[in-house]
Amino acid sequence: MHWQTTRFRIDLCRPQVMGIVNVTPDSFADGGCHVTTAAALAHCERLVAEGADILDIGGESTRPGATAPDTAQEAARVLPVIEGALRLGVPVSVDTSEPKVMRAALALGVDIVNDVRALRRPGALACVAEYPAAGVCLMHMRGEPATMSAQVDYDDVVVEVGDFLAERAAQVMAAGIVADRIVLDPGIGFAKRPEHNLALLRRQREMVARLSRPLLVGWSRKGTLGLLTGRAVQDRLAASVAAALAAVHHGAAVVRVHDVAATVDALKVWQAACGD
Ligand code: HH2
Repeated sequence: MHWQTTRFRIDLCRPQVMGIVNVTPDSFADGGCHVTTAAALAHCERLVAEGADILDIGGESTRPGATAPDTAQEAARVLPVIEGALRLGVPVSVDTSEPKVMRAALALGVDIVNDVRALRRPGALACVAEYPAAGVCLMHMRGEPATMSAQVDYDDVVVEVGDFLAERAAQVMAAGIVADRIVLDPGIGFAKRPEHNLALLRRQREMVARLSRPLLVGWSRKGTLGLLTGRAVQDRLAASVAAALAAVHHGAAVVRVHDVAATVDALKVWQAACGD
């Protein structure tokens, strides 16, 4: 299995670590830590030195209740960082739902578009389809971050999220995006209660078996881990590493994390103990 992206054909035989770079004042875990271009680029360099396989650069906080920045503001946050990150020798992903930001990032040569709205904003799908090599991550969410906490009724969350991802992948492929460019994500914490997030982890194998594309999963520092451990967001390192390992153990191909060094070490041990 591999993931085709603009400059890199990512081999998914080994679990991949996607390092999070939030160029935002308000992200739930690291808002304000790297808001300037220089600080964000220094963070990119640090994550690469720590062993990140992919950098994911975002300018919009999608935490529950967040309101989206305007497009010009989002573009101004991420584009200079992407430009610099493209020189660091690893695949660079832009975490955005906004077609204008996607287009500008793709024009710079970004490798992956990671969209928590699964390319459902008008113009987003067409924009990615214009770049025949770029990778894409399609995530499950209901509604918008501002409203999603009220849209959490599921009969069977694993089946329903799987249905959504299968359908969305089919729609995206019908628009001309070939399968090996696509990775799917159940959207931990997006329009889900803690029990839904845990069902998606415990029964993740069902989803992996059902979907024909690899899974990317983001548990890092999220609320369900706070609930399980009683820890504040800045104290969820051990919980996040445990969740990343569990996700990989249940078949995830890529884990999206804030704490790259610890996750990379843990995965090395997991690989030696449990990997192929
Ligand atoms: N989670 C967040 C943002 N983007 N993308 C994917 N594919 N999967 C995720 O689980 C995911 C995501 C939220 O985390 P973070 O970026 O740390 O926070 P914020 O949205 O507040 O910036």
